[in-house]
Amino acid sequence: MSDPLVLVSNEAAVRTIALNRPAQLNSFTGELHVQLLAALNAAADDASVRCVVLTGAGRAFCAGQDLADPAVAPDPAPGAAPKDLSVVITQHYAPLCLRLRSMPVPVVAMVNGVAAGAGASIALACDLVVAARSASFIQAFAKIGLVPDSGGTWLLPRLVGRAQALGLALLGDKLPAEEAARMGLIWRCVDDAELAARVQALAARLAGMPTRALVAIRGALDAGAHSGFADTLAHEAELQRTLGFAHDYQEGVQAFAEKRAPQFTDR
Ligand code: T3D
Repeated sequence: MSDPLVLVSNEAAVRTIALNRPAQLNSFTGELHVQLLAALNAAADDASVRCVVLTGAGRAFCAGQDLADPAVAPDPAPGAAPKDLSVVITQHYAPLCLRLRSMPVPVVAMVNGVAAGAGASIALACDLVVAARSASFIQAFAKIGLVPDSGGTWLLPRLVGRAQALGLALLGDKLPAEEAARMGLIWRCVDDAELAARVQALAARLAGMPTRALVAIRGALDAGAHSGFADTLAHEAELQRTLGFAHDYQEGVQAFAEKRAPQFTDR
């Protein structure tokens, strides 16, 4: 039997999903997409999961699309028709990105090594990105005549502003994790030896927080990015109305009054 292309493990309420094509730097094939989406859907449907960590097996996080995959690799045969790349984007990358951005729990990208092309976009689509100091981010697309995909053209300018986004996307240079953190592309850069423990502690902390509120915060920040101030105020009021009726708000306030740790359960 062939090795699974994603490895799934649990530690308390934290589910870790690792891309598992280390010899190809965890680059994406259609089958990897299928297995990753299934693993994310399973985590979303499992009420015991309160945080997901996405990472890569081996020395890389993900090198983006597998450029040798026959679905995308140009056919060298004379007169062969060029591949329609929109097919793989529509079938696989777009559903993956939408799944990540709509997970009912927070998602942490644990970037253990290079994140290139769509691999970088997918890391950046997660809620918090923590990278090892030796890791790097490469907007590899322009080097092969493409544009950033998997949400890259939306994410990059929002994360770092137009000037930096253009510099990264046009030049495709390797951006070390430390610089990525300094410019606000990612949440934190940590020493390699500390990466797993730091991410596990962060994920466990998120798992103990009011999940429904965390997910609403993600949605509100995204919505606020393209709304006016008055619409944002109205949206916030609506969210507080809904969350105020939920168990976790009652519990949070009661725990505060009783000077004890809250027990959040909503998802
Ligand atoms: O095209 C479409 O379908 C549309 C969708 C596009 C989405 C995209 O993601 S486009 C961008 C695709 N990705 C890239 O262009 C990155 C290509 N990879 C690299 O530039 C380098 O490999 C890295 C900078 C990521 C890492 O460099 P390095 O020196 O650490 O490793 P390496 O020696 O280049 O790679 C190690 C192995 O992984 C090597 O295989 P080998 O020679 O040991 O058998 C290499 O071929 C393989 N590998 C790395 N990236 C990919 C890959 N194999 C297939 N596809 C890859 N993307």
